[in-house]
Amino acid sequence: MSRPTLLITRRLPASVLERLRARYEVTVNPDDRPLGREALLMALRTYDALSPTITDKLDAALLLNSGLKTRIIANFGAGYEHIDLEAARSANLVVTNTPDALTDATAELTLLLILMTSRRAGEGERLVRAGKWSGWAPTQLLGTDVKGKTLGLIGFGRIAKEAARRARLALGMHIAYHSRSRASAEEESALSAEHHATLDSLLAVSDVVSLHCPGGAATHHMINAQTLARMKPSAILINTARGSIVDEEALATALAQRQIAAAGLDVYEREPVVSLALRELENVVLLPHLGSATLAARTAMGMQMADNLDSFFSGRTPPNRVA
Ligand code: 8YV
Repeated sequence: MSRPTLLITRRLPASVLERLRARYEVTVNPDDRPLGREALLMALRTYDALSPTITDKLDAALLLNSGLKTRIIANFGAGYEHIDLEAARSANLVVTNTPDALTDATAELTLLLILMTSRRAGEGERLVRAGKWSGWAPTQLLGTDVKGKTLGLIGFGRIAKEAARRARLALGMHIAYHSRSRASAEEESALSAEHHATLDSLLAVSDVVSLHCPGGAATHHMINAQTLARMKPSAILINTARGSIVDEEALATALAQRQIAAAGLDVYEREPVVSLALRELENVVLLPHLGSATLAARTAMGMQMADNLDSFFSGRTPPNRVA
């Protein structure tokens, strides 16, 4: 039997490619730049399997084309709002993701942003790099301690729980959360996590608000002028989830007018574009979507993706099937 053909849209760690090449006829996009719509359509018409990333928009207009050869879209990543699942289902396409592999890396990055924003690390680094640091002073760049403060998590999935565990153990923070479904009593007590039935109630008590819900229509601009106004003036907003959850213009205004103290962002509404309004502010830390950017996490994501492909092509249901 001939080997299944697989198109990988971006360059992946060598060990992942080596594993995949042992079982599939693998083609890797040589440019390591997002494929255009034409190239994606060609890929869907040519290959048995497609492994996209967040930078490939697979909407209904693409997936409902005639003559598609692809039978499985094995996404390299946990979030999959860039893939229209309903269209995929009607096109008889199986879709999988990689939900476990990046939990630790993204939880670590959440803590990095909490510390960078509360201790004004970005501002300090810019000062030193610009050659403008005049030397130590007792009231220079004073930040806030996070010990004893409340971390309010929006969404309470794997990454949120891991970030909560670390923030509690390593930083001494109190944990509160609001999510679609309430965690079990055991999970809540293990993290001493206080559940809030409404978003407003969580925002009112949180010193740091951290987003961990999926992107997509249901959470679009959940953080906007109204919800930002519910936060404490001393509060910090962290987003390692999806840019679409935050109305970026409203956030820039709230930060500029000090309606909230600071923000730490890893994701943006129009990646890779980051608005000038945000880039000009001192009280925001801006990272280039680094959540899962460790070799271990990216390798584990690739291996989880390969497990899904292997199950599918062995006639089994892939472990991380989402459509
Ligand atoms: C990934 C992510 O790097 O997996 C996710 O959902 O946000 C990132 O950490 C990217 O999405 C890979 O496609």
